[in-house]
Amino acid sequence: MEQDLELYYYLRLVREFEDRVSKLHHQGRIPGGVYSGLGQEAVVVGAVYRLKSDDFIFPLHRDLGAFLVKGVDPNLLMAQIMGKKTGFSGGRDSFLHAGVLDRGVFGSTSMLASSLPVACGAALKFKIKKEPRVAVAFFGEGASSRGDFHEAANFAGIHKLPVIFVCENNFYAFSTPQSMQMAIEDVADRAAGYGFHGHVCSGNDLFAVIRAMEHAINQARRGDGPELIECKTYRYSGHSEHDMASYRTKEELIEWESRDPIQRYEFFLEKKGYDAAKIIAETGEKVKAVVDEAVKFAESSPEPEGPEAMEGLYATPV
Ligand SMILES: Cc1ncc(C[n+]2csc(CCOP(=O)(O)OP(=O)(O)O)c2C)c(N)n1
Repeated sequence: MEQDLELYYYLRLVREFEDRVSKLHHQGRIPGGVYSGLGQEAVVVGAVYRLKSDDFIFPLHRDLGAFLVKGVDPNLLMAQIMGKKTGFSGGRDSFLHAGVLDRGVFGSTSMLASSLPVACGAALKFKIKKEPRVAVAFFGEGASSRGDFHEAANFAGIHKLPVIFVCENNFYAFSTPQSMQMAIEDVADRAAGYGFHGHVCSGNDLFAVIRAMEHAINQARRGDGPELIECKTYRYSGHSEHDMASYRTKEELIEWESRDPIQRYEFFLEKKGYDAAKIIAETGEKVKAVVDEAVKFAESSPEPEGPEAMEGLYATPV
């Protein structure tokens, strides 16, 4: 009961947060790029939900929701997105490279897939220290055509690392359709070349993602090595807020909207005998209040002072 409702809360929170960030960006209240993950909520919720607090995640540009499910404070996340002094980087950066180490969230760099070898580094440390922890690295199907992905997968396979590669296959890398950048249908097939299993699931089916993650997490904690989980999904918005996504058809978008992960979950709640209408309304109010509060906190937070940009560039000499 509690878990059913908690999962629904996270799905709605991620959507509300993403949706608000897009609106704020349109109003000129957010500096920097915004890469909406609207439509992909079941992937981030499902991939993070079963992790423990000392497991690490390595999110990418479209994985704002992973921060929320990993327990990052929504107020601080919004402050980071708005470039405020109270954000994780003290206003030095946008969302894109944010990390929150005390929540086990690693920041990324701009080069696609560059965080995958870093995730392997973390997993190697877990293995050497015999810690039953896992590292979960997110990436798109586009990123899976870069060398970093292949080097990371090779290293993870050889050393049987406790790392889980979560591919969010939304069929487009910016405007490039999958068929123009890889000659196979499933990114999951790439895992076989490195000696571990690749699993394909619907990224719009929360329970399918959770089941795949449970299997992969248990395997990694047992010391039985990595897994690649490919979640087929779709982003409703363009690559970023300035992209009108004219490279895809309206019909295709409608087809995917009809497979919406949240509506699908609401159907599950109804089928299970919950008072779905009541839960939908109450959860809607709850997540709106959380996001309203986050916006209020971020907007009332101070801007960083100019000279602060020079702080934290070098390690303090011991
Ligand atoms: C090495 C590299 N090439 C190109 C880019 C520019 N770029 C940023 S996101 C993106 C699309 C990525 O597509 P995918 O990996 O499928 O993830 P998605 O955005 O669909 O979630 C591109 C081309 C980049 N950041 N790094």
